[in-house]
Amino acid sequence: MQNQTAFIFDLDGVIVDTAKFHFLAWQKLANKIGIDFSEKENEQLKGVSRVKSLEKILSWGNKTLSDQEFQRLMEEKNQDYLNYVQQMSKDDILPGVKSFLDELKSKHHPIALGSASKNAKTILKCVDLNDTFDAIVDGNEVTKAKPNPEVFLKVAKLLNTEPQDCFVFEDSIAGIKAANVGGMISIGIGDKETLREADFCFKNFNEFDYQFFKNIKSKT
Ligand code: B16
Ligand code: MG
Repeated sequence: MQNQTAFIFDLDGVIVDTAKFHFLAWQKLANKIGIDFSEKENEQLKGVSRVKSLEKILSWGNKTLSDQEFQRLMEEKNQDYLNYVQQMSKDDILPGVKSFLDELKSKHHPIALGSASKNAKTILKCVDLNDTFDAIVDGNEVTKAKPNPEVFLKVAKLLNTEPQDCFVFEDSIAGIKAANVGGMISIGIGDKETLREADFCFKNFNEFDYQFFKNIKSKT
């Protein structure tokens, strides 16, 4: 591994456990319009944009809405979600993440954020990580949602790094697919069976250290 090897992090479910807040907010909204919503459905929304998430929920319930109602519900869900997010502090950064980021910085590796969330910068501010990353690409800057690799390819370009020299940390099936399609090395954070398409998978950041990455060959 060289010093220019880049480390790209997803946000929700990797750096902070906001995935649980998305779940609570979507579940409340789905139930309100008469659609069942459990952890099983939620798994399919991880890494998926807000618009696509509501489209999926409506299709599960065989429901259609006017554009106006669709927009209104998305705003309602987001407000609900932000109410949870605004209570977060740096204590909510997932275990092992901060020390790993600090170590990468001390070794002069470029580090970046690649998130589908339009709230990414608000969240980084809440947890005091707004000055940490060398590049940030979030849901406001992409037109194609994960599993399309656009978000990660944009990050690689900003960092001036080739995709095969990037590690991507992801908690979602869609995000792992995006990293793989983009030609990057995918590191799943979560359940090994759910994230079986990942090149490597760990339960959390305490299961590996910097040393692990030193011996991994790039994908080509
Ligand atoms: P927002 P990530 C994704 O963030 C979440 O995993 C996904 O559940 C959410 O729907 C999406 O962001 C959009 O989020 O409503 O905040 O714009 O995991 O790519 O960091
Ligand atoms: Mg995620």
